[in-house]
Amino acid sequence: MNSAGTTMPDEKPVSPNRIALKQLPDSSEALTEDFQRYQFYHLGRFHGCPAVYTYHALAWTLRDRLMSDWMNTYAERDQPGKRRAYYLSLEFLIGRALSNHVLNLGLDAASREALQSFGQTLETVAEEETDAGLGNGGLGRLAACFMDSCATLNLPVMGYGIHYEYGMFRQHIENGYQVEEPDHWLRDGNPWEVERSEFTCRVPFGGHTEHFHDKTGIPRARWADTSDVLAIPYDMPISGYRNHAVNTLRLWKSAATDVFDLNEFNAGSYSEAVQAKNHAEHISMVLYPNDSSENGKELRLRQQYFLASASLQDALRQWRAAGNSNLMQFAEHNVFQMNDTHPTIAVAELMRLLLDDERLQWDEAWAITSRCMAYTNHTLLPEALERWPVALFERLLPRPLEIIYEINARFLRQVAIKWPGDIDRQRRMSIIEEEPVRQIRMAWLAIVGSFSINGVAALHSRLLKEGLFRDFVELWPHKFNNKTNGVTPRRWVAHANPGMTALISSRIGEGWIADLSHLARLKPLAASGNEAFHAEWRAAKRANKVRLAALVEAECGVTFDPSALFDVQVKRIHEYKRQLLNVLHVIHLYNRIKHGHLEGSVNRCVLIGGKAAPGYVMAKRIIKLINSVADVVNNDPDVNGRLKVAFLPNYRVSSMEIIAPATDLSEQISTAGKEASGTGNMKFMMNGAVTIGTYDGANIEILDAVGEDNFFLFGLRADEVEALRGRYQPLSYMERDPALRQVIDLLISGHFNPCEPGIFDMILGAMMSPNDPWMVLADFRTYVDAQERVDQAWQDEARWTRMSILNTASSGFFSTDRTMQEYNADIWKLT
Ligand code: N85
Repeated sequence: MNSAGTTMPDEKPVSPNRIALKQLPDSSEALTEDFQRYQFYHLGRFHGCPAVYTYHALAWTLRDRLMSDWMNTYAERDQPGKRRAYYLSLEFLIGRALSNHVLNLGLDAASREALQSFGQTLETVAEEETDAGLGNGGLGRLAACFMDSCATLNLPVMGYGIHYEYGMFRQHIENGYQVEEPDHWLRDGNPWEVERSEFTCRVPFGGHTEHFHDKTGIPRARWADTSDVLAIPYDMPISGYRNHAVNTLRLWKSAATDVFDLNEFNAGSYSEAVQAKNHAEHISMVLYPNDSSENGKELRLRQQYFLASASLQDALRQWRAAGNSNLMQFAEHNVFQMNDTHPTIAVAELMRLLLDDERLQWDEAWAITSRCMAYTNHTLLPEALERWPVALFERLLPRPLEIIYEINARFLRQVAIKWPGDIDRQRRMSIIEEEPVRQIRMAWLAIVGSFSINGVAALHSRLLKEGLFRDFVELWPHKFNNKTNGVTPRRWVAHANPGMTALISSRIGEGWIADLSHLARLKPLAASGNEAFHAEWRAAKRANKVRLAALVEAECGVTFDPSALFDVQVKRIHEYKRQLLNVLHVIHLYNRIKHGHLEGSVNRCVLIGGKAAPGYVMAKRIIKLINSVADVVNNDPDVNGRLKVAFLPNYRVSSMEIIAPATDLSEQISTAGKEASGTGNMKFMMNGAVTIGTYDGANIEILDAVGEDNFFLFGLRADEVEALRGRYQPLSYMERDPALRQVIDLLISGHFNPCEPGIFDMILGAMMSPNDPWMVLADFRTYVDAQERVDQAWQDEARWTRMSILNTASSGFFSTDRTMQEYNADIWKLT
């Protein structure tokens, strides 16, 4: 469909001879002409057609304008000896693409003009795009922000992921309960993706292994009688910000090798013949909706191996296509960053490809593999640590299993040499866990196979080194490092917050969009004496709040007053993130209002949003509680608008684009030591929200950057949480704190669930248990006190404005541009 009539880059080693593709004209006349051609001659639709067609016509018009940059970016890099990085991730939470490309290409005015001829606005057309929700939460969104920054920094990084037919489920709320619905995001077609069937790979499963000696007498293995699945790549363009670089996100879709098993088909077993096809296609059918625990399903392991194998085969092919041939240089030219343990079977798979297909010796293959793999950990929660039963591997991946055994045997010999006789240590460090069932510890495989292992915020990396990974740190201290997360300022400020963007640029120029450290230049403007700027800052925030209020009204039927404090917590629903603590505070405010204690408090609109894993009963009940409390609070005439509570359904990337710019107070209230980093906290900060938070994850670095005066800190620290374990007595907090007692009593009384008695008993039981790992009640008092400090600050408009500006001005560090520069300087070393 390329309008220039040329083919996609074929990745032959010919770049010096390859003609650079000329750009299509990007004047508004040219855009309008193309747009209308698509609208009339391609789609066959006139004015007044449903807006989704207009979206497609504009998307194709823009994609044509990306194509030359896309192809030229590859032509330039397709040269022997050039180093590349690959980001391996089961999740890429991309969201919408249209407005992002418009921004990056600088085609805002031209696009608007083209749409005008059709009586549409860019905003309404952009709304037609379904979010690409190929991720759960922070880990998946981080991968998408990384891709954006790599393109903007013109780093040769390709993302490898899975082309899920169904992304993250859609969340509905019925009678206050979460109901899941499949997300068929490709129903209307995806104008951004390019199918590249010429690069299809075969991924083996099942079968058995055979061992033999080759002609030179070297022992070899072969994986025989496999049931292969095809992996077909779909490429999505990732545009850089106004720099003509376009990187690729390559997503693999699974397909059967033969549409039908002809024997069975001819024997009349039509349905059996079709079954094999179904089986293969299931691999890329659906994203697993868990954000903090592995559910151990066979299909999930298939997905992991499918991604790892197809991506490594493709990277080897690309490397050869660029004109390389000496495999001993492969590690000099390639680095694979593994996004958590999900793709870490790649360690064994690269070994397999090098040993069995490329016929290298073990030591050669290991030297290559262990020099090009790098692993990022995203969580300390034990339930998220992946372990796969050996029995499942035996059946599904017998050859990779043999390789893992060999890696482990050689590794344990190293451990035994360093710590002779320390059997306990060998047991702890073994990649194979023996008891209670034999399982493969994927994190250990990742650590043994990688030259770099990083956490995602300073505290998290330290806790990893002192705790979970301690034995390995003693063996290989040089491998471990920290890379504090970030977010892309293009999507999260320049696109999401055009009002504030224009205001900032009017004072410090536009350079901050590509170099966020420039935001520090706003700091002097926070001081008094800049009242005009402050008034404009408040006006921009207010306009954003009006926009969010309209969304809340439409989605929840709750009226938010834009002059109230917008207090927001949006993220996955999990006990460790403590949405419950937020609810307890809401009930406390409600209780105060009911008792006529109005002194010192301010009008608040509390917004909570997020999805619960479908199998996570407690998280789903917390959603019900939020909705039940909201119902009572919003409909009690005594409350009289002082407090509003809403649960926003189906929280996703595109809703955050409306929420973050409109937020005054950002809730980051996890139990200390549990949130590896957090990235929502950074999006809010950049958009001028003030954080109320615990000393956890990247909150600590946010606090360092903005200073204690501009951050509401509360709660136990990570070491205090650990020290309290085993001695925690939640009831004692209730005895000492009448306000907490009243909140709990209200819950026990069934005040919020008169028609469904007992439904919150499980929540009460968990909170009042001495075994509550999240220690919700322990932080109640300091949280409420911090919220009272929030109220005081909010009442002083000048003070709040100053805090808000300083938060934005101090957020420069939290750009993924900085994060990617650090990955590159310390791990990838790309030029
Ligand atoms: N981690 C995160 O989002 N994890 C997942 O999405 C995830 C875990 C998991 C386990 C977040 C099994 C199957 C699928 C899975 C951390 O919680 C944040 O603190 N998906 C952090 O900011 C973010 O990763 C980015 O580092």
